[in-house]
Amino acid sequence: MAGADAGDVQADSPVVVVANRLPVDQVTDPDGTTRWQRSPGGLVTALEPFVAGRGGAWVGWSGTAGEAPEPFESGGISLVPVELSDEEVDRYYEGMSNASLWPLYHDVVEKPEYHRTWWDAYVQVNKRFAERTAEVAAEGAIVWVHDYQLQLVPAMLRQRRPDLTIGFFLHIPFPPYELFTQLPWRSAIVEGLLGADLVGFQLPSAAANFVQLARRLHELPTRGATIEYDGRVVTARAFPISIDVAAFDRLANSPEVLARAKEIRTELGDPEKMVLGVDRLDYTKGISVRLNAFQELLEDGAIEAPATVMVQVATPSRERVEHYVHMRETIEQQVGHINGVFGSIGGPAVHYFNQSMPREELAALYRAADVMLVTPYRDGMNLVAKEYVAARSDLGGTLVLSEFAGAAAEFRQAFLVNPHDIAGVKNQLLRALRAEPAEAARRMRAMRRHLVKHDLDHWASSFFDALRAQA
Ligand code: GDG
Repeated sequence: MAGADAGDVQADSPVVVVANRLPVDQVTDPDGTTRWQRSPGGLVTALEPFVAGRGGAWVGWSGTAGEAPEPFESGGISLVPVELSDEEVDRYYEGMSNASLWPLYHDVVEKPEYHRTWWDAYVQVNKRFAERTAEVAAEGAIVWVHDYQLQLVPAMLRQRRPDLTIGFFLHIPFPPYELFTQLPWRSAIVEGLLGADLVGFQLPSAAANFVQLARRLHELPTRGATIEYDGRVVTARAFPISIDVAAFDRLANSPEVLARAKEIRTELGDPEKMVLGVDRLDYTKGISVRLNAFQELLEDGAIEAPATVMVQVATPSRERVEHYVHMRETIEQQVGHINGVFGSIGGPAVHYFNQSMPREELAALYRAADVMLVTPYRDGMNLVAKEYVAARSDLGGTLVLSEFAGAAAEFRQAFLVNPHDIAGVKNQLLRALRAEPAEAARRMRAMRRHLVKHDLDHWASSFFDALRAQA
């Protein structure tokens, strides 16, 4: 099977990454020609050293529906595109992945919809990913499959290629038995994941949820982090993801970013305090929670605008999924209301941006902010919290962080909040705004000490080491 023909790409990759998206985006130049450009995301940076230059391959969707381009080379990695039709993008990606699994895995913050046609497309697309991977992986290769869109791939791949060592990492939370078992196709998903040798999660509690499911739903023998299945041992463990801390630290300390941070404060009208939120516009991120808390503090007179201002960057996301359209309207109304009541000419209380910003601008915002508000109802990790801490080598600024973000397990010195408890969020936001510089610095130093040791490279190497140990 290894060595099968796969277009231009050599069918002998010793390491294969499988993810919904390829790490490139198609861009069109002013003269109308198109080319592929490396995506700015962190995942590719983390995995590059393990994949690039060793004949490694990356299997994924190009981001555009219709015929897939031929495999091609980028930055030392063989990119192997998987085709998705328009209907599959609707059903597998926007439907099953983003309107069924995403809300179910995030504590049902929104009601998941279950449709058999979506599931059928999910099975079909997972099969295509597995087939493509089976074609390009060398004999005995290591394959690392990513995230909730591809949970059936491990078993489908093992069936085709029992010689492979297969790892899987889930970037989002994994729900407890009581929630997960809502899913009409629950057994198929668990069996899909059990095709892996190593199943990685952000938190130990998520790994424990999975082991419990295998035991209760499939009556499999389990012992600590391991499950016996089909004559093999499957390990489920936590590997908390991180960021390239050194790179972010460098970016945030570059003269351009530092100058821009100052300029942002001036453009905001030199407020005494600046509160910041940066998120994909997603209902799991609790953007309304922080707007509510900010609004009530203004109403209570505990803070005043424009002496205290809030900046919220809400990057457009999944704009074709219904829940997202509705949520965007709610948030924009809320911002309009706050500014209507508490703003002045040239001096809004909330500066809201529904646009994607360059990384440098984000770094400057992090550096300019006094308080970073990260208040998801549920979040696998939350890299924004980690980027903020990485950006603050000046030990300035405070972090208000939801207990329900994976990052809260590592950042115990943040001002932790329960996003469902509005009084608690207000309280912690006030404490964070009023923290003495020495206290803020003490908390930031402790978080940075942890972060520096647990960076993206640490995450990727620990996963690969654990996976190789299973080979
Ligand atoms: C999933 C899980 C887990 C945001 N706006 C802009 C922008 N961003 C960047 C941030 C950060 C990333 O996007 C968002 O990462 P998060 O971790 O916060 O959230 P998800 O996208 O939901 O990611 C999550 C993650 O996977 C990794 O495993 O932590 O829990 O849900 O890096 O900086 N970047 C730029 N412009 C923007 O406007 N350049």
